[in-house]
Amino acid sequence: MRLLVTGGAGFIGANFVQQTVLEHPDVTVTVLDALTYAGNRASLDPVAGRVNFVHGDIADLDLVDELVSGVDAVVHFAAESHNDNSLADPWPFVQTNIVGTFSLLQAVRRHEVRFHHVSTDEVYGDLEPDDAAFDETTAYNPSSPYSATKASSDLLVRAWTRSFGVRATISNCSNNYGPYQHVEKFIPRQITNLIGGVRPRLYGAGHQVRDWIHVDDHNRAVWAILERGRIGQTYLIGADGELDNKSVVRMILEAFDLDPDGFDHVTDRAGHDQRYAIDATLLRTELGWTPRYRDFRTGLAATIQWYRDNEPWWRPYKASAERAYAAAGETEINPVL
Ligand code: NAD
Ligand code: TDX
Repeated sequence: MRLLVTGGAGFIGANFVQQTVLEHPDVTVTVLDALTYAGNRASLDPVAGRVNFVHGDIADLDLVDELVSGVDAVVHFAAESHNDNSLADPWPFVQTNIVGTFSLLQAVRRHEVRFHHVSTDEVYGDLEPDDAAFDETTAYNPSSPYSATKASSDLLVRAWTRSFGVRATISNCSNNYGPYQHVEKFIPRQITNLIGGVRPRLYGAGHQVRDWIHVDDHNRAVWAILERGRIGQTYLIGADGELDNKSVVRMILEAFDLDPDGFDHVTDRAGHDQRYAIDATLLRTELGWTPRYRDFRTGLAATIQWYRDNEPWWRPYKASAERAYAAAGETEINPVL
């Protein structure tokens, strides 16, 4: 199989490419990535010489058409992915997540190429503490510019499937953790703060809940859907990993042998989604997928070790990520607990 992977120099895409080279050696991989602030060529160093890398934009219709004409399937990870950035400047989210997905859909339609669209549980909005988890029938209700543009891209995929017969599947996954995640994101930000002797930063009171899944489990689910998923079907991906943010920060501090209360509360995110939770019954029963990482503390410890061992990978990005938070007005607060 010849596979085009968009966003393959980003967090989940790079882990996907590494997993594919290891576990599917018969697959020829081409990566298309614009190397935005979130892309890092070094994330593909372990597979150097075993994948083709094209530096380009998914919204470039001619380039995308040419690349898609030479493959059997596309796995589409490329996106602007950070909620906080979408609040500061939504435009790149509209351009890449909506226009970029449109460009890919036009090419897979023209060349009749199989398409898998990687999306997020955030398209469903958020849940109250006692609500049932999201499933494939949950209505779309996005909250942030990021999640609204991802929801828009999902709807484009559904329309191209129904109207033009594009052979597409969609997956909506919960929060990923693992190696190669940008230091702007919650878990790597706190780990790299602590490596530098800086206290973790918890938004508001830290009661928001996220449903954590290891990136390798997400990517094995993507492979299961690519190989055995039903065309036109949406699959939710999650590993029953619900935790509130405060508990995660305390676990990270404990893993560093530090006082679990040694963090600061900072300005809360505008419109902050309260809770995400995934019901992955369809993926488990229909495709036989199960997560390999069942213990969050173990996966977290391995992730912390990875950031300790790979400081040259993340260090160049740390100061600019922290500058962006400062520029957005992040300050220490006393939340109502
Ligand atoms: P990321 O921000 O780490 O990586 C995104 C990659 O896309 C980068 O390499 C970037 O250079 C590239 N890119 C951005 N704009 C581009 C463009 N116009 N053309 C080509 N390449 C471009 O993101 P991630 O966390 O790896 O997320 C990957 C996908 O998974 C996204 O679609 C995201 O919505 C989805 N997702 C992420 C999570 C999560 O927890 N991180 C959870 C569910 C779904
Ligand atoms: O410093 C922080 N302190 C903090 O308390 C940061 C950066 C975040 N947070 C909170 C906000 C969220 O409740 O932690 C939680 C996780 O934050 P992010 O890592 O920014 O992730 P989230 O907004 O939940 O979105 C992630 O999961 C779904 C990905 O970034 C998205 O791409 C994906 O779609």
